[in-house]
Amino acid sequence: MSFPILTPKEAAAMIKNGDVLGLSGFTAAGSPKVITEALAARAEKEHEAGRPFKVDIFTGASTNRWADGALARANAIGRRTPYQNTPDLRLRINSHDAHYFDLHLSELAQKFRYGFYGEMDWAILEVAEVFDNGEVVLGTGVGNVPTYVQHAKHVFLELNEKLPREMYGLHDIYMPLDPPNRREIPVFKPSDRVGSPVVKIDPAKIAGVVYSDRYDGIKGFTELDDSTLQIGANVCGFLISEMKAGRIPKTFLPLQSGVGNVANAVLYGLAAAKEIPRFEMYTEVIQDAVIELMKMDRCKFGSTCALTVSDKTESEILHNLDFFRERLVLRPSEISNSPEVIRRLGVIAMNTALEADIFGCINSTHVLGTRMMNGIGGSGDFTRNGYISIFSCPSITKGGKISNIVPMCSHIDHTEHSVDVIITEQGVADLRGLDAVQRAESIIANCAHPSYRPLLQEYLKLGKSGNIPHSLEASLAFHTSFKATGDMHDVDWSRYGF
Ligand code: 0RQ
Repeated sequence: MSFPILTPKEAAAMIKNGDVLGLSGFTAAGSPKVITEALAARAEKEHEAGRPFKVDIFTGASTNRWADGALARANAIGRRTPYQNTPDLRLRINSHDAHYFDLHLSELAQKFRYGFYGEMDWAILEVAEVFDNGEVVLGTGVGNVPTYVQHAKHVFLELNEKLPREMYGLHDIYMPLDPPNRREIPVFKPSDRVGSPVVKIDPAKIAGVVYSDRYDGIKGFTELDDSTLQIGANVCGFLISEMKAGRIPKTFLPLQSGVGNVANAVLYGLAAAKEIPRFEMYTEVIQDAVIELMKMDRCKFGSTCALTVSDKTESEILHNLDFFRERLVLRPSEISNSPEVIRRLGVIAMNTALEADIFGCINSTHVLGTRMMNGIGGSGDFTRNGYISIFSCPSITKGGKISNIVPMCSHIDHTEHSVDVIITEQGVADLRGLDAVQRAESIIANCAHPSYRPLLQEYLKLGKSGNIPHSLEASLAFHTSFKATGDMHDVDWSRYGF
């Protein structure tokens, strides 16, 4: 290999305080592992010596414990976008030690190219293979790599020895032109390949190659409980009834599924739903459940940005690439999450809410309206442009002390204009074609937990007029009651003149 071989420490030593870094990958899948870890150790030393040291981090989505985790613990992250999910970084964001701006994942690459966020010093990429002409085969996640390598002044490569060279052919790297020259993205079905299996990097930019030898470090999911299984069954029941009613074609439509336990349960529900034909996915993350569905031949093909699978499943995929290469394609986020392609293919969007309000708005990001959980991720890209947009969540959380169905969301990521259906373990509220009060009646009757239904029905009577009959005084009473007593059941409408 004609590029310098460096240790992680040597690479980290070349990065300066204030530099802007673009990392490969999307979720923990395909994110760098060893240079960022060494950079965090260096930041700690700099801080001990009384010197400032922070870097800005641009990624595809969340990363891993060796990037966001280690750098956040070292308080070494300045600006951060577009998504994250590690507990340490959450703390830094919520205390404003790290300056996080939450963004639709499809938008970051183009906004970076438009020059909205300044320049980039380093792109750090995990790769499976590097060629002397600067072409690389990426790992299990793509994210915004094509844009970052084009704009970064220098590039580090982490050549991960866990990733076999046979990954060649799994990726489809395509970057659209920018306005006014943009044309259609020529993806007409999930399996269409329209770009290159490699990312092309100017060899003069490659500052060094660092070896690593780690899987992505993703934990398996927690055991599915009865409530989560019931949500999965309700989503599948809804999809079957839509197909029977002729509103989803008999050949079915591509599915997108969000992250987390609920999303995983929905996917396992599809394994049991034999009325649903073999289907394809056009999505941003593929979790363990989809790999199981592929092995059962229920899922025919998956287009994704990342293989966000447990280490066990990652090893299985990497040892059976002949099987999976025919069934998977990994794309950059601006293609996996492209509003144009999502709308063209008729993708059915299935995402998870932290809370939904009775008029159909969704909070996906802010716990009790203030504390950032993970971020909007790709949920908006898919929800706003999906053929049908579904949100699911349990009806209650924290042993029933929190109702996930509230009078008014304490923060809104998705408005009623984008949300077609809300599903909990209680049932399905189909909001299509309903006015605000009809939506509220349906959500309370079908989705709210029985112990909260009377309180929500009373709230609906409290708001006296208007298209959306909120009571501005009482709209956040569920949340203020939880803050005061630790239980949303303790809300007292008499305080608001009811
Ligand atoms: O807390 O961790 O203390 O137990 O929130 O809740 O039920 O385990 O849900 O893992 O499915 O994640 C919305 C966060 C759901 C995720 C969210 C507490 C609850 C628990 C997690 P604990 P669950 P999930 C694709 C698309 C936005 C991004 C997105 C997400 C913890 O799905 O980040 O969709 N979505 N991207 O107890 C207070 C409430 C709560 C609450 C739940 N109302 N109030 N706490 N919790 N509801 C992928 C990408 O974009 C990359």
